[in-house]
Amino acid sequence: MKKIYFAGSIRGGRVDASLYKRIIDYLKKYGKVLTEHVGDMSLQESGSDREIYDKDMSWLKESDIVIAECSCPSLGVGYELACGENLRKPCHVFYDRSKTHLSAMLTGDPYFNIHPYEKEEDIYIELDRIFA
Ligand code: 6K6
Repeated sequence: MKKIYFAGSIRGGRVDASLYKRIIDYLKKYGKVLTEHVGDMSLQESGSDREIYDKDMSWLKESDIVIAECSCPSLGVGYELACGENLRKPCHVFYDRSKTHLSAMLTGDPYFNIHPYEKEEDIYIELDRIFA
Protein backbone atom coordinates (compact mmCIF):
# COMPACT_ATOMS: atom_id res chain seq x y z
CA MET A 1 0.00 0.00 0.00
CA LYS A 2 1.38 3.39 -1.02
CA LYS A 3 2.03 6.05 1.59
CA ILE A 4 0.66 9.37 0.40
CA TYR A 5 1.72 12.75 1.76
CA PHE A 6 -1.10 15.20 1.11
CA ALA A 7 -0.18 18.87 1.51
CA GLY A 8 -2.67 21.73 1.82
CA SER A 9 -2.76 25.11 3.46
CA ILE A 10 -3.19 25.39 7.24
CA ARG A 11 -1.90 28.76 8.48
CA GLY A 12 -2.00 30.03 4.90
CA GLY A 13 -5.82 29.90 5.22
CA ARG A 14 -8.47 27.23 5.52
CA VAL A 15 -10.78 28.36 2.70
CA ASP A 16 -10.27 25.05 0.83
CA ALA A 17 -10.28 22.73 3.86
CA SER A 18 -13.45 20.89 2.74
CA LEU A 19 -11.89 20.32 -0.70
CA TYR A 20 -8.80 18.86 1.00
CA LYS A 21 -11.05 16.48 2.93
CA ARG A 22 -12.73 15.27 -0.27
CA ILE A 23 -9.37 14.77 -1.99
CA ILE A 24 -7.98 12.90 1.03
CA ASP A 25 -11.06 10.65 1.12
CA TYR A 26 -10.60 9.93 -2.58
CA LEU A 27 -6.88 9.22 -2.13
CA LYS A 28 -7.68 6.54 0.43
CA LYS A 29 -8.59 4.19 -2.40
CA TYR A 30 -4.96 4.38 -3.53
CA GLY A 31 -3.08 4.21 -0.27
CA LYS A 32 -2.61 5.42 3.27
CA VAL A 33 -2.79 9.20 3.61
CA LEU A 34 -0.24 10.11 6.29
CA THR A 35 -1.50 13.68 6.70
CA GLU A 36 -5.26 13.28 7.15
CA HIS A 37 -5.39 16.18 9.64
CA VAL A 38 -4.89 18.64 6.73
CA GLY A 39 -8.52 17.97 5.77
CA ASP A 40 -9.85 18.12 9.31
CA MET A 41 -12.47 20.90 9.36
CA SER A 42 -12.32 21.28 13.14
CA LEU A 43 -8.56 21.30 13.19
CA GLN A 44 -7.15 22.28 16.57
CA GLU A 45 -3.55 23.36 16.80
CA SER A 46 -1.76 20.92 19.09
CA GLY A 47 1.88 20.42 19.92
CA SER A 48 4.74 22.84 19.46
CA ASP A 49 5.81 24.05 16.05
CA ARG A 50 8.99 21.98 16.48
CA GLU A 51 6.88 18.85 17.06
CA ILE A 52 4.74 19.63 13.99
CA TYR A 53 7.84 20.15 11.84
CA ASP A 54 9.58 16.97 13.05
CA LYS A 55 6.47 14.81 12.56
CA ASP A 56 5.71 16.19 9.10
CA MET A 57 9.32 15.80 7.93
CA SER A 58 9.37 12.21 9.14
CA TRP A 59 6.09 11.49 7.25
CA LEU A 60 7.47 13.20 4.16
CA LYS A 61 10.60 11.01 4.25
CA GLU A 62 8.46 7.91 4.74
CA SER A 63 6.04 8.77 1.91
CA ASP A 64 6.05 7.34 -1.62
CA ILE A 65 4.35 10.31 -3.30
CA VAL A 66 3.41 13.92 -2.54
CA ILE A 67 0.07 15.36 -3.64
CA ALA A 68 -0.36 19.11 -3.00
CA GLU A 69 -3.42 21.30 -3.49
CA CYS A 70 -2.00 24.79 -3.99
CA SER A 71 -4.98 27.01 -4.85
CA CYS A 72 -4.62 28.67 -1.44
CA PRO A 73 -1.02 29.92 -1.16
CA SER A 74 0.85 28.43 1.80
CA LEU A 75 4.49 28.84 2.76
CA GLY A 76 4.38 25.44 4.48
CA VAL A 77 3.12 23.66 1.35
CA GLY A 78 5.79 25.39 -0.78
CA TYR A 79 8.42 24.29 1.74
CA GLU A 80 7.12 20.71 1.74
CA LEU A 81 7.25 20.60 -2.06
CA ALA A 82 10.87 21.79 -2.08
CA CYS A 83 11.73 19.12 0.49
CA GLY A 84 9.81 16.54 -1.56
CA GLU A 85 11.93 17.43 -4.57
CA ASN A 86 15.15 17.18 -2.55
CA LEU A 87 14.05 13.75 -1.33
CA ARG A 88 13.24 12.79 -4.97
CA LYS A 89 9.63 11.99 -4.12
CA PRO A 90 7.20 12.20 -7.05
CA CYS A 91 5.41 15.54 -6.49
CA HIS A 92 2.03 16.42 -8.00
CA VAL A 93 0.72 19.96 -7.68
CA PHE A 94 -2.96 20.78 -8.23
CA TYR A 95 -4.48 24.23 -8.44
CA ASP A 96 -7.69 25.85 -9.66
CA ARG A 97 -6.66 27.79 -12.74
CA SER A 98 -9.56 30.25 -12.42
CA LYS A 99 -8.59 31.25 -8.87
CA THR A 100 -4.82 31.04 -8.71
CA HIS A 101 -1.81 32.30 -10.60
CA LEU A 102 0.58 29.72 -9.22
CA SER A 103 4.10 30.74 -8.24
CA ALA A 104 6.68 30.52 -11.03
CA MET A 105 8.88 28.69 -8.50
CA LEU A 106 6.50 25.75 -8.89
CA THR A 107 5.34 26.07 -12.50
CA GLY A 108 8.89 26.89 -13.63
CA ASP A 109 10.47 23.89 -11.91
CA PRO A 110 10.46 20.98 -14.37
CA TYR A 111 10.68 18.49 -11.50
CA PHE A 112 7.08 19.13 -10.47
CA ASN A 113 4.05 17.58 -12.15
CA ILE A 114 1.69 20.52 -12.40
CA HIS A 115 -2.05 19.92 -12.76
CA PRO A 116 -4.16 23.04 -13.29
CA TYR A 117 -7.86 22.16 -13.11
CA GLU A 118 -11.12 23.82 -14.02
CA LYS A 119 -13.54 21.79 -12.00
CA GLU A 120 -13.11 19.54 -9.03
CA GLU A 121 -13.95 16.37 -10.97
CA ASP A 122 -10.79 16.96 -13.05
CA ILE A 123 -8.70 16.37 -9.92
CA TYR A 124 -10.11 12.87 -9.45
CA ILE A 125 -9.67 11.97 -13.13
CA GLU A 126 -6.03 13.05 -12.89
CA LEU A 127 -5.51 11.13 -9.64
CA ASP A 128 -6.83 8.00 -11.36
CA ARG A 129 -4.20 8.52 -14.07
CA ILE A 130 -1.41 9.13 -11.54
CA PHE A 131 -2.15 5.98 -9.54
CA ALA A 132 -3.09 3.78 -12.52
C1 6K6 B 1 -2.65 20.12 14.87
C2 6K6 B 1 -3.72 19.40 14.42
C3 6K6 B 1 -3.90 19.79 13.16
O1 6K6 B 1 -2.96 20.77 12.84
C4 6K6 B 1 -2.23 20.94 13.91
C5 6K6 B 1 -1.13 21.86 13.99
N1 6K6 B 1 -0.56 22.27 12.73
C6 6K6 B 1 -0.02 21.45 11.82
N2 6K6 B 1 -0.07 20.11 11.97
C7 6K6 B 1 0.42 19.32 11.00
N3 6K6 B 1 0.96 19.75 9.84
C8 6K6 B 1 1.05 21.07 9.69
C9 6K6 B 1 0.59 21.97 10.66
N4 6K6 B 1 0.80 23.22 10.23
C10 6K6 B 1 1.38 23.09 9.01
N5 6K6 B 1 1.50 21.80 8.67
C11 6K6 B 1 2.03 21.28 7.40
O2 6K6 B 1 2.37 22.37 6.59
C12 6K6 B 1 0.98 20.46 6.67
O3 6K6 B 1 1.56 19.25 6.22
C13 6K6 B 1 0.53 21.32 5.49
O4 6K6 B 1 0.67 20.64 4.25
C14 6K6 B 1 1.44 22.55 5.52
C15 6K6 B 1 0.65 23.83 5.71
O5 6K6 B 1 1.52 24.91 5.93
P1 6K6 B 1 0.96 26.36 6.41
O6 6K6 B 1 2.13 27.27 6.20
O7 6K6 B 1 -0.21 26.72 5.51
O8 6K6 B 1 0.54 26.22 7.84
